[in-house]
Amino acid sequence: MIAFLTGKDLEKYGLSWMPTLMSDKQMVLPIDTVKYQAQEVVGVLASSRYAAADGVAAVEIDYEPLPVVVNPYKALEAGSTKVRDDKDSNHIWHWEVGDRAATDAVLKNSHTTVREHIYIPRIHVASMETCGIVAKWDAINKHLTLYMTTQAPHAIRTVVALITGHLGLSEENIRVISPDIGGGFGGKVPVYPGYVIATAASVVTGLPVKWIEDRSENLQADSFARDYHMDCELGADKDGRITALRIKTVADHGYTDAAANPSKYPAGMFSICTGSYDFQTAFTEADAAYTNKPPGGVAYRCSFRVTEASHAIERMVDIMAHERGEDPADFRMRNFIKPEQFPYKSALGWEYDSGNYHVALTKAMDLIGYRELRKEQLEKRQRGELMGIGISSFTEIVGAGPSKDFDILGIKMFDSAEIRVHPTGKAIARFGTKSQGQGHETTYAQIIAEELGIPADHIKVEEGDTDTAPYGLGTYASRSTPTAGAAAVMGARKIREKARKIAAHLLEAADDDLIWDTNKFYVKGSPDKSKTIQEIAFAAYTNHPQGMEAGLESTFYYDPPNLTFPFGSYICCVDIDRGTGQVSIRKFVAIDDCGTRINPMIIEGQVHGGLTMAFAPAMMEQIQYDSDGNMYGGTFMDYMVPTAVESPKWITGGTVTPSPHHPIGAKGVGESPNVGGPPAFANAIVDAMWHLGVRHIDIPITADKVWMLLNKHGVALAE
Ligand code: MCN
Ligand code: CUM
Repeated sequence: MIAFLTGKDLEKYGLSWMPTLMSDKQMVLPIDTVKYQAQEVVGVLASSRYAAADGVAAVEIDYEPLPVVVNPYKALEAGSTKVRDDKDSNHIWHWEVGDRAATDAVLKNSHTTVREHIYIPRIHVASMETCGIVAKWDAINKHLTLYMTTQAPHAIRTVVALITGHLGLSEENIRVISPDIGGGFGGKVPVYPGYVIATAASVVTGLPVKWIEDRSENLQADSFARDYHMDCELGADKDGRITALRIKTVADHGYTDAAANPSKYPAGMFSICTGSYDFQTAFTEADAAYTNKPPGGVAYRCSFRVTEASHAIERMVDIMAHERGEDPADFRMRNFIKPEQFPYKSALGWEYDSGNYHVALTKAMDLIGYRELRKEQLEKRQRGELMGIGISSFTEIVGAGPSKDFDILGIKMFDSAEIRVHPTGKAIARFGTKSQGQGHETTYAQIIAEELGIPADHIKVEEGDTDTAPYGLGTYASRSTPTAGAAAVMGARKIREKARKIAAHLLEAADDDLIWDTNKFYVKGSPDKSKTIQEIAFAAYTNHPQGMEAGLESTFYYDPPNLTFPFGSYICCVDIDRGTGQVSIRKFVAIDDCGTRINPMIIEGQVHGGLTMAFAPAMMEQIQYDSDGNMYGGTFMDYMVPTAVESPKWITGGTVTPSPHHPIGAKGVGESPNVGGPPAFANAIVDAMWHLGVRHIDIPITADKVWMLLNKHGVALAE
């Protein structure tokens, strides 16, 4: 054992609390009260994992039970137990967008209205590897190196510099390295106490210090996603045209707002909740509450609360279609934003760049054989069998910036690429984003290869080292392709323009007389007079024009003019066993549109993984607490992550509607499948049971929930 570190020790350095990304604050180590079960209480430093475990076992803490508040509605009531002594109440913020009065009026006068309370419980990403860090303080050079599992290395470096400045640490002496981190999925965006404790311990002891979570610590104490309680109301006229939407949300944030949203958007991009439909009128508001639970964030492949928004609208549209006795596909087709309406200004303020929703849904319906399945469903129903079909036609919103509206802790959201072409025509490219398994090494190289004609396997892609990579905001919210991917294009084009000048010099021609073709410039009218990019690269270091800077490289910071709006149509077909309540996914078809596709195989991989991460919270995953704030479970015995055995087979396809503002028309895709996926499952299961009187089931839709409903409606088979 080397040392014990307490909140009191950290207080001396002003580090017992730290800022969260939403400008709230979070305990690093407590001094006399803890806020939730499983909160970190003391740091034990030892020279081996075993000694550290013994040290932990030797720690004795006298806990005195205090009143807690676990339910966010209760937390918001006057006189409720206060979670935070430093705050006046448990109400964190109120946020609203849209026209409240007009929405109320339109809903009141609508021919049909449907209402539903929809809850999306807490879930946890459970990436392959947990979070960890090796902090190494070099006292002689006053230099700090942090090898850590972060999706946003540069932002971390700046934050460390800002909060430790008073201790003499300076940004040029801080190096953050994020190597292969074993998956991120949003869970590795926040800063956790373990990182800070390890760093402080290294500074105090002068030794390199490693912290790595075990699985239970990861499940119980890291940032959680969702926990949105939504009251939704949707109206339609007598012809089945949507009139207005209202959603009122209570957001459970645990004891601190540690969400990783852009500052201006406390509920993230939730106002995309009008989805793929042409609304004239809408209003949404949210109130966030403190409760005695771990920090609630947005971390689960979410695009900043878009999963919640998409679940709400896709469930509501389905309920409306059923209420009207109409086929949900027909109802959607009538109400989709039409292709000629793009760029489309939504009632809640977004400008959708491009879309073609009818085509995507038609393609999905053809692929699954929708009309035949409906026929089969009717026949089965007559035999007393339960079969359901669910559609989700979602719209995503990804690619933050634009920096005029988007920042994290004041740092503007743009992204970067730095490309260097070496004399022999090979290249290295570095980015401000950080792949966690999305394959940036492959796709960024492909983008540059396409623009410069250098073979992709001659291009080395690097990310995640703040000493070498250009400044960027990291990888989350499917922003890499819309931002850093665009920077790669623009940077490569800058290089091509310089290459043109060098080629003109070599070919003794005017710049304007040169034509670019795949990987070379040739002289207009004489295609045999040409210089390849490799010849040009060599000349950039050996024979460049007098007066021109040597070298062939560029740095580009790309600030997107708008977000990108990928979309898709998913259809799920289920059978339900009346004996057990077991739902089997018979078929699942996913049509995704992410604009221009850079690498279809990587997109397919993203979609397969994402659909599995949609299936998980729809059918299995959930973090629950009892009324005293005790977490049920906290291990993989209780938190049900699907394996290959449970996961359905995915049938995927796509359409291509390029983004008009991205330099190659690409939109993000990394989160589309799990943003759009969950309501497809829920809609299918409710569809199977609507005729029994079932209107809505909150996810996860487990067999016991289904069986209870079957039993309630008198159709469960009992042996
Ligand atoms: N791509 C493409 N053509 C497009 C769009 C994307 O070929 N039109 C490729 C990209 O070049 C990239 C990949 O698809 O290689 C994903 O790109 P993008 O949609 O831009 O998303 P990001 O790279 O920003 O990844 C973030 C996204 C998020 S936010 C989560 S959460 C998530 C996800 O990616 N976490 C993942 N997918 C993950 N996949 C793995 N293996 N591990 C994670 O932690
Ligand atoms: Cu919100 S999970 Mo991803 O944006 O890292």
